[in-house]
Amino acid sequence: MTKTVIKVGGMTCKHCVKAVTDAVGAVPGVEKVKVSLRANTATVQYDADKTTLDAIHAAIKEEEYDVL
Ligand SMILES: [Cu+2]
Repeated sequence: MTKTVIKVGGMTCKHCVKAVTDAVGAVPGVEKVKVSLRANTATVQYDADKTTLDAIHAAIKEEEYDVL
């Protein structure tokens, strides 16, 4: 299992946290995601055999948030 902390830009409220959490959580291979509004981060645990960091970044960008 790979764990990474992604800096996310553009989150302003709980709705944003939920949008990012749901988007990242829906990526096949992602096991766990914890989004912090205060730190502007998404801490993601994923199976590197099933997904890539690029795919996770893409899911965040699809929701119109920035990967910093
Ligand atoms: Cu929001």
